[in-house]
Amino acid sequence: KVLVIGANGQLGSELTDALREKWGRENVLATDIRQPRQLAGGDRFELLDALDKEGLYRLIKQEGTTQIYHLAAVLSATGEKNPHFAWKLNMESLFNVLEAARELKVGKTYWPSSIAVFGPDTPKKDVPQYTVCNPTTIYGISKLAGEQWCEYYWKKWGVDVRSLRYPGLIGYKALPGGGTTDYAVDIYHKALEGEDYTCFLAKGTYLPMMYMPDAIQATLQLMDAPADSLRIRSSYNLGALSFDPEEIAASIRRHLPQFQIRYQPDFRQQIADSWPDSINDSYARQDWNWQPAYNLDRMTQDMLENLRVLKEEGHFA
Ligand code: VAH
Repeated sequence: KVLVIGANGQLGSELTDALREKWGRENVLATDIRQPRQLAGGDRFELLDALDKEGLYRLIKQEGTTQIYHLAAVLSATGEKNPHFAWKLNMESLFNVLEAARELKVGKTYWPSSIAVFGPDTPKKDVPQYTVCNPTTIYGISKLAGEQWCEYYWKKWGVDVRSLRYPGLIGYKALPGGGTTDYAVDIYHKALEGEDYTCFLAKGTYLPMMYMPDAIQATLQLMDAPADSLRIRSSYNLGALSFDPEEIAASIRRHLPQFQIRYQPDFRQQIADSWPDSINDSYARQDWNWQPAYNLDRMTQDMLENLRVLKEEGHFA
């Protein structure tokens, strides 16, 4: 029995579908703070505020939950506009989940971290699993603190909580919500509308990125791995792609030759500049056979194909 918290988000909307596929619709309970726009027949959903500890315990007891995926968070850019709330939501919801896993003996727990745990003095290229982490966003600070709490619950109480430091995730099922890397999602929507794209990051801003199908695959592989095969209980580095706005624009132009990009960096440039360009994920490759499947051009082809269909169906209207 799987419980997903934050199931309507950019990651949640895709991971929940994959979990229904893997475990059966009837065994996955999706929750979020508001009703989803669409719910396919047989999909189960309940309202749950990630800060509502009593509600969480009630659902776990009534469901007999054996796995929790806690995906609710305030991301980097939004977090900088409201840092105290971002800390409260990101940390208190994690404490609720870790305590529930400990007290109600939930088998496995998943909680995403991010390359946002790295800071300006982290090496920029091929960032190792163990390195300097001085994040400059509240989002990054909360993810770094959360990683340490996950490791603590594992070491002190044997709570089997697992985590991945996702790069910027790019997917087509949900509109992005307040991330610094989300220019790489917006750009595809604008290109398909035949519009030029005004990018809020400057040319030459390289960031670690990953296509959503790769992120989903990595998550399922990590959660299926034997507990004693995992050397990392804070959060695994995870890498796939690294590109700047100019390179993704060129990749799009191979399909839509008229597409143009212009640059108008805003406050998110400072956040992006504090993050590295590329990640070393050798621990993930060795411990649970991680291997990304998408390069930039394959991602662009797949994104444009799927977005075209969804737009025709009025998915984002
Ligand atoms: C953000 N998409 O931009 C998220 C992610 C690596 C970045 O954590 O905040």
